[in-house]
Amino acid sequence: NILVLGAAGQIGSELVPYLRKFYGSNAVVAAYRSTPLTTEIREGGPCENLDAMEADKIFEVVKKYNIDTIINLVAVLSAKGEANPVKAWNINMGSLINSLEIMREVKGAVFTPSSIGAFGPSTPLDNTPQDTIMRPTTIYGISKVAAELWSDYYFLKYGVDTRGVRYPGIISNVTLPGGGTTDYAVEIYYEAIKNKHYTCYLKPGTYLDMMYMPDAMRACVELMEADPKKLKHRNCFNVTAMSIEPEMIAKEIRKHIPEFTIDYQIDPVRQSIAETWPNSMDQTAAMEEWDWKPEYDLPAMTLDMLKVLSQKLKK
Ligand code: VAH
Repeated sequence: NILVLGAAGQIGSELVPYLRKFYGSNAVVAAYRSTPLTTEIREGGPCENLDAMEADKIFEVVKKYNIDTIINLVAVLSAKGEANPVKAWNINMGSLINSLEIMREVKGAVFTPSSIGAFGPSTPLDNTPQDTIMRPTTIYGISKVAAELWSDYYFLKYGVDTRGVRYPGIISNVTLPGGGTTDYAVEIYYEAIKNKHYTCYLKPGTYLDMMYMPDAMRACVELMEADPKKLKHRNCFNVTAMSIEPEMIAKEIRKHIPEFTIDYQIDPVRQSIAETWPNSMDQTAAMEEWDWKPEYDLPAMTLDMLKVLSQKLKK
């Protein structure tokens, strides 16, 4: 059975129902601390209120539900982490190390998302290689590189089946991201529906890798289901679906909302973070080792986002 830590977050809110469809409602336990779960998750299967920093509480839940896989989505994101680096490090690493240690005990598996945030300004930013220089300049990125190394270590030393992908910015329409640098790419769709206008905190021309949530969730399951003998990498597969910047999203939105306008009020903190991240990643390793292939491009994502949000925001 699967325990999802951080089930109330941007990814968890959609990944839990997705996993329950795939593995069965009672096979996926949603764990949350203070942010409430969505109704769909609360009513759709087992839930547990716990703090991912408390190893003994997690262990109790692992025993109670016979958990053999932890999907650890707990993280303080890039921009928020810069406001309190020590707290971000403690939370991001504490939840991971608890997950690794407990799955070592039960000889289980751990999926932890890494991120484009794991790269830094000395990394080649165009067609960023799978194996390259990793000197991130945010504590979020430092914690993600450390998470990749800890996860590799627990696989090599203890045989824990650790796997993970480097997610790009993820765009979704159920739960807003909190404190990320890529959040603009989510906000712009909400504002397009509500106000036909968006004031963007990143400069035009700031390219970042992005992915629609359906692709992000499928990447998690397809990697977890992949034949381990084919995996040369394990905890850090570059995966992406598009390399975009604010004007490209605005142009795509205008195909549906012609009067949509965008202007800019730059947030220097998030602009400086974004400029240290790749413009576009090379994802050959994921394609070769577990047949990864994205499905949503910018037009398809925009069509779906505006359709879902115009329903959701009507109420
Ligand atoms: C952030 N959305 O912006 C997260 C993610 C790749 C970006 O890590 O911090």
